[in-house]
Amino acid sequence: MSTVNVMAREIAAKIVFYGPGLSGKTTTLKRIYETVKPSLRGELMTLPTEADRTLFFDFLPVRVERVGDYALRLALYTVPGQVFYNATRKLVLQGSDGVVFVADSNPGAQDANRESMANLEENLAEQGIALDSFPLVIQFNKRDLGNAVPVAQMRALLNKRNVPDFETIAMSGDGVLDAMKAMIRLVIKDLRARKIVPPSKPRPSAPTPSLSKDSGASLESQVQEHLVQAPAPEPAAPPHGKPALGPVAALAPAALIDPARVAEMYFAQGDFEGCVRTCLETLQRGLAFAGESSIAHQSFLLGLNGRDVLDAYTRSQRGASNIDDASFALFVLAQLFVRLTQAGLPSPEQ
Ligand SMILES: Nc1nc2c(ncn2[C@@H]2O[C@H](COP(=O)(O)OP(=O)(O)OP(=O)(O)O)[C@@H](O)[C@H]2O)c(=O)[nH]1
Ligand SMILES: [Mg+2]
Repeated sequence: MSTVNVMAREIAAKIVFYGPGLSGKTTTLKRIYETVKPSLRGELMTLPTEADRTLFFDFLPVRVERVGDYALRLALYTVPGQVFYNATRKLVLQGSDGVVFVADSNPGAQDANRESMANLEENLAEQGIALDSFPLVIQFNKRDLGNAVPVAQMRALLNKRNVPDFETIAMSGDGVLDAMKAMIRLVIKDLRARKIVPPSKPRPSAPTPSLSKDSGASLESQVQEHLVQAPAPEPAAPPHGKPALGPVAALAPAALIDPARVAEMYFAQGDFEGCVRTCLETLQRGLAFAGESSIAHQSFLLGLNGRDVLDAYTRSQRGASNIDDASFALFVLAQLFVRLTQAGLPSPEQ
């Protein structure tokens, strides 16, 4: 769910890479990570099993500078494609602003593609969202395969809505940024339609740092162009009168939504120390739902990655937290929220 921080003049949007197992979602995110200038990205966090399959999700924060007079922050997530991880997919999907569907061009993967698209539609519908009116782009991935299914055939199977689609090779990065740019344009259009994006004033003299390798058509200059050309929107108003949740707060159990929101607010304001401090306090409160014992034991009981929890603490103790530390602390907090939900904690009486 997008958040707008008027004080910090920032918009944050959540984009999810969806699709069947092994279609190339994590690979796509890695290519985006490599393409974005280091100063504009956070740490790429992946959480694979030993076989490199995504267990919870991968996460990459990216900053697109200068969208009108606002900064755009993107939180990019991948879901685990394997069929039995649907509970995690639903959680990751919560509060998303757009989906990039990564389809596999392998002939043997067409049933899985179709089922995954149906699964996306179903999971969004459960959240009261119709896929027909939701920002969606499709990557037909693995186009390098000698026996890749013809695009027309994949389009007939997966793109009845006629959304923007792209032939991609995530392995080499071909087409990946084009799909991403289309996604960002759709998300911004949608935020404008929902009157979430506040008015923007073009600043002709503002620098336009490059996100993509081809400096002529950088990601943010295209985004900026889109914003400048669009009609001036109404003043910002949260959708449906409710304050918007960020990507981590959207995963939080009710009791921890507020502190998670505060942590995200600190992050958006660039107060990374405040963000890390709040994340660790929230982590401690969340771990306590597993019963009174050591942090290590609580983490073990919840099935949390102990090394990540330890890293979050070690990083906070080093002091002078930076954007990577803050992103990591938010990531660990998101892991905790997913685990708490899976464990059914806190129970209603807590
Ligand atoms: N030939 C080819 N292989 C690819 C391409 N993209 C990804 N792969 C390979 O496909 C396999 C799965 O890629 P991942 O990115 O891990 O797939 P995923 O969609 O994240 O899979 P899950 O996390 O299990 O849902 C890996 O061996 C990749 O190297 C591509 O464009 N072409
Ligand atoms: Mg993956």
